[in-house]
Amino acid sequence: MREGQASVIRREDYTAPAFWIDTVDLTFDLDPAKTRVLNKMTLRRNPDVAAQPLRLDGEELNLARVLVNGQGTSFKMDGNQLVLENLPAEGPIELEIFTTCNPAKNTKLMGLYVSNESFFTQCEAEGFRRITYFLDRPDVMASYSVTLRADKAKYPVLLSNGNLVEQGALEDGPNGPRHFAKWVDPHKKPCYLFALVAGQLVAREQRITSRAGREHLLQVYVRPGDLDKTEHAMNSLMASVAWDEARFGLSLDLERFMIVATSDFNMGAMENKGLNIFNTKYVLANQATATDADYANIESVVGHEYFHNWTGNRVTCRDWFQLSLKEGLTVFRDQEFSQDLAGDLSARAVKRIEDVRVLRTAQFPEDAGPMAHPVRPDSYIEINNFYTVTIYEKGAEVVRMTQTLVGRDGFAKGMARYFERHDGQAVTCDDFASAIADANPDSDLARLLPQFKRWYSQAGTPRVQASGSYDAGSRSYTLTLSQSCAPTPGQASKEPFVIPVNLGLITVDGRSLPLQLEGEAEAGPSSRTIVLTEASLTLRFVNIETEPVPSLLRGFSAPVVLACDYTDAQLLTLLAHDTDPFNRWEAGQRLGLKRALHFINSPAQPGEAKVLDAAYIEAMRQVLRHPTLDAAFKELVLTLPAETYIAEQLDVVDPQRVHAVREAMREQLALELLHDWQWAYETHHDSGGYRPDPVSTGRRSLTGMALTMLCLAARDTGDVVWPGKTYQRFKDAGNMTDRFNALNALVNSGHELAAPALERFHAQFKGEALVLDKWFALQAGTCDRGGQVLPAVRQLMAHPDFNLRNPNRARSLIFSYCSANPGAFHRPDAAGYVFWSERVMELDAINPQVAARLARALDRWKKLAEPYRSAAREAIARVAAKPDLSNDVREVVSHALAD
Ligand code: B3K
Ligand code: ZN
Repeated sequence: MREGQASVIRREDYTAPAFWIDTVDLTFDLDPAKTRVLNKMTLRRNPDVAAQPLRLDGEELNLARVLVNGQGTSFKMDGNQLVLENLPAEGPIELEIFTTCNPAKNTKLMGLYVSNESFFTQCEAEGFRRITYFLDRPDVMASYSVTLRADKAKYPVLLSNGNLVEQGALEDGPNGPRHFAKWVDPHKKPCYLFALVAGQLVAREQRITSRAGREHLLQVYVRPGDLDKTEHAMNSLMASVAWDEARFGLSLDLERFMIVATSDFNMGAMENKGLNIFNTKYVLANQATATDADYANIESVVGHEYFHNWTGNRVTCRDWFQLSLKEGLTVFRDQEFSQDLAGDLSARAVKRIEDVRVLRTAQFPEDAGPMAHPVRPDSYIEINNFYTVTIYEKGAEVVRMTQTLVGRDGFAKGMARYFERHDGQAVTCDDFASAIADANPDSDLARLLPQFKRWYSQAGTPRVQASGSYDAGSRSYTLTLSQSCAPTPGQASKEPFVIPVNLGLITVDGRSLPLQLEGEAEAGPSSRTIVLTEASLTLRFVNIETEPVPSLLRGFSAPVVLACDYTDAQLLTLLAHDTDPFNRWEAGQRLGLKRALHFINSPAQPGEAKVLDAAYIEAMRQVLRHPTLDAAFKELVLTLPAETYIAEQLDVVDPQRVHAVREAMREQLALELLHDWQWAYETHHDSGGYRPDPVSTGRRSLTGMALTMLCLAARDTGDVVWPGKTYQRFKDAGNMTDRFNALNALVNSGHELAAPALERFHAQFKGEALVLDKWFALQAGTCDRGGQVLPAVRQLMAHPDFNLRNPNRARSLIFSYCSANPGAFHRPDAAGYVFWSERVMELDAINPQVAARLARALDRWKKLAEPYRSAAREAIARVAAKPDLSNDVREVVSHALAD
């Protein structure tokens, strides 16, 4: 294997490091082709561990010199490790290591690399070893000082973690004047939080005073020319600082906090101490180039990385199996941040629905597929493959359940306890759960802690079956909840989970009933949380005046599949009256899903029979025309369940049939609500001057949906007015959201105006990389009518603006096709899978992390109907047969092929 022998790393094998590193003094002579790194460290033996040689990790480094306490020393190489066997038994050890590396050739974008003639680093999880030899593991925390030396003209800005303590001129080099900057980080940190940046950058700056009265300098660094796109990121950063102080009493612990944007980045952003490095996608925005979704993502990612400063950096992970300790918790925090900023109940619910949609369309399939793993995995081959929706999003749901079980104030107390105990330490998921429970000794969480922790150890999505019956004679309602969880790789059977089920009972005319369980003296509020801990639980509610409709799992109180045989009438009641907006939306989704599944399983063809009945259409009309519901919420209700979500409900999936049926549903909604869509457009299309607030964002999203539906309807009616209006709006729009929505409506309906619109869009934005990404993504993700998408994607690969080495561009074209367009990707002729296998192999030679993500696109191949199933297996086998695959891709494809 290319990276040496792929070995399985197991959580149970964890041992403390044999050495601690106390201080690290790094000096970089930055040169794209040959950067010199002098690493002076002080180490000492860990007295708790038996004496053993020092083994330092390194990768793609040229080693020039090793000195121990100033003297030359013997060393050996064992694979990628530098082994020092004769270190002094006692006292501090001064170790000096001199290496060089080649950042310009670093296409993996891990370690030190060059992007647009500037230097950037990415060290999490194991990139620091590509910069110097080190104990590259998160439980080794050291104090860093860093000196950067470089040509002044090409690299005027030199940044690293912490505080700038010195800067000045150096002797001229062959290319002219050189200079240096020295940075000292006052906080100890694991090496995965190290960062440096050098290049021609400019910054938006903001001085703030915290609640605690301390002054800080906030900076957002970008390339010259992009400063006009940094206001929103800076506002988001200021809001993040204020929120963490207000909600959790956590303040910024640095004089200076920097964000730097780069256009070549493997993921969204990175929380390096005091020097966050971001993908430009999550920094740059102005109304001309960014959509409402971009604005929301920037707010949440800026918040996420900032919140890591406490949850991740001050308290970090003992080992990478504990990744969700920081990621699940920090996602939970960024979700809460966005909800708190959104304000009212409806806007909060919109955010919650969006988050749950991600969980159900991405994490549930992961949990049911070959890469299923617990929130705290037991083993891995390549840790980069475990930055997953399970670790992040399901991990956040687990944290959310702890909050549900101890209450919001109890959770804040638990967080305080967590920092009291663990500030400055590298700890485990157990430590976190214990802190929350210990701070709330009388809570359900404290009572159930060992069982609750099964959420960390057991993979798979639990299924909760609910059934209820009303007895008019005794005026009681009996509700039975039972849970089960399907086997996942390596876990044949599961123990019951602790499942908080928030519920209420409503009458058919929409009243919420007070809840009184048998044995209780009086009725309580109309919503409460029941905790399911056994395989099955039966509840008896008394004094129930009339047969109720149960509203279960309100707010999606646990990451489970809730199976309940609701009648249409019950769902219509919930859709019209539930006080819980999440379940109101959910009722609409269930109505749509029922119809989709019924039709998919019937012999009918979409062209011959209608999928949707009058009652459903009428219910959707009521929502669309509703006098008080928010536009954003309406758009979510009117959006049909995603193809991937529908597919997850089926044992055997014919992706073309799923696509055809969902398209038929969309078309029917477009035609039968024609006047309502027109009304929605006319009444919402002016959202005022551009502001990315929830209300005007909602108006734009409903307007965009209306145009999509009107253009879709025009395909059948031959109408030319609405496509014409859409084109006009595309041309005249005052912001990217409206412009892009109009473009999408034309492209998605396959209208002949799509081609000129796409051409115009490209010409208008040819200098804007992030906008071009949208242009590629739209064409690769569009509705396939007759197999035109794949040839278009192949053609776009040859477009002068396409560049496989740039992860954003690769994702915008290739991932949009393979991972986000099932109707176009799953072709009966297998050409989509052939394309996928070619790209996985091609990308693997450049950037294994990105390749391994793409490799996940066929995770669920075993569920496919023939001929897709065999063709998919063949494509995966073709990738697996390639001899020099990276560990990253090999791990994914071998799991996929395993029995
Ligand atoms: N912690 C980083 C992710 C690093 C991924 C390394 N493969 C971003 C984040 O979650 O904030
Ligand atoms: Zn994170």
